[in-house]
Amino acid sequence: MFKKILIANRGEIALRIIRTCKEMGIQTVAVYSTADKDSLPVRFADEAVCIGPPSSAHSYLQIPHIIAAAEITNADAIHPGYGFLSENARFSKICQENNIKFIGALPEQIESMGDKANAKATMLAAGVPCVPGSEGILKSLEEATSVAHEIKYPIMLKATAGGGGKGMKVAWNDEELADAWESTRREAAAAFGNDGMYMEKFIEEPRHIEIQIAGDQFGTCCHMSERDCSIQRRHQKLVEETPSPFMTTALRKKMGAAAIKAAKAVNYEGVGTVEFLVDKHRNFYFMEMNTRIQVEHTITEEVINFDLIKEQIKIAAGKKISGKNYEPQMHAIQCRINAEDPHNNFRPSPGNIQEYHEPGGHGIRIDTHVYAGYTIPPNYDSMIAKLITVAQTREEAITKMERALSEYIVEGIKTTIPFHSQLMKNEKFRKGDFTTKFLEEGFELKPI
Ligand code: MV4
Repeated sequence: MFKKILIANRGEIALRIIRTCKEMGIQTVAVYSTADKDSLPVRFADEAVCIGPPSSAHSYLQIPHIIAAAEITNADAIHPGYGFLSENARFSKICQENNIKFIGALPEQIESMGDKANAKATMLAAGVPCVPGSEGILKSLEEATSVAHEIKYPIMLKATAGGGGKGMKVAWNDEELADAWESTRREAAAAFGNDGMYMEKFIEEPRHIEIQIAGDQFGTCCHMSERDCSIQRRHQKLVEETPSPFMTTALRKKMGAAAIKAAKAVNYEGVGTVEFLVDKHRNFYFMEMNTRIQVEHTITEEVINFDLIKEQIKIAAGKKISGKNYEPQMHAIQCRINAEDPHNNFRPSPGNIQEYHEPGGHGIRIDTHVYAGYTIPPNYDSMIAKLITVAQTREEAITKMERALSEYIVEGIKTTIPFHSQLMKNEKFRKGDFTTKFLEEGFELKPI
């Protein structure tokens, strides 16, 4: 087992990783920017190293600073958390070259899953269902038009280097395709330095359902229930839950098997997520594979009663897994509490938390790094806490969430708490009747 892990991240996930390391008897090193010098990860880690000024580009994304911190403290592994360097192939490679175990995917795996057209070709070859579309990169508008006629409009053009909703456009006819061809290519070239485009049939009103998987260094894989992440706004997830209200036992079996095929196709080692689009007929299609621990891993932990960070560390250290799949035993929901004003277009609202009171009681979990008196710096992601409820049924988990939100006091800044309170009361949400379009088309936030 590792003796000392450096956590190349900040906020709640840094704290989450430190907690598991303590329970495993592993020493921890926090790295921090000057904006985070008073943070809880710095206080609770065994050692802490400053790696730069507030801006992420000069601190949490500075590979040489992080490697130097690991060398100075003699850390034998680095946990990257999510975001920042967690899916950076170069960082994974540099860790390898410096004999530091990167707790995440191998450089080749990150690279091959990062190129979407390539990822899709790999999955198709492995027998994972994919959306009908072009075979790889389109060479010209003529070829694009011909593929569109074959699969029939509406279609979606996607940048192979895209992700997170950037570099994609829907077209309903030849004329729109011609416009989209030029504009998305230009956008992709500017945003990613890669203008490779591929095409898919546009799936209308899909659900976003992802499967948690784990694979060990010996080729054994398992699936660990799904997460429904359809409640998103501008590609930012706001609420996640497991099981999905749209799931059936038969569909879980099929999607779980497809996710394992996906993992085996890339010899996946570690914990990961296979994202699918699911249409109204319960057809499902591979979308992306994430080679990191995700923000929403918490709800999976609650329904299978399992520490995913501990598993991630053990697999990285060479542990064998049994290969047995996990079924959800409970229902869990997570609301992301962001320092944003939901009544003002979710505008970021950093600043000082003057008063802070957390809800508590049975079936409630809060993953956060904030406390009364803490000042949220303006430099990073606006998520300040994850509020998770766990209960026997979906209805009880929602009721518990309403109760928990009503007790959650955060003064001095605006948060997404009022948004979640209203969503939990929404009839369609309560019925589980929602798709990725729900927040844009089916939900209106009432004024305060
Ligand atoms: C799609 C799609 C419809 N049809 N692909 C958005 C993020 C990127 N990873 C893929 N995305 C989509 N791909 C086809 N062929 C609709 C989306 C999409 C979406 C997917 C999941 C969650 C929210 C979404 C919001 C808008 C569009």
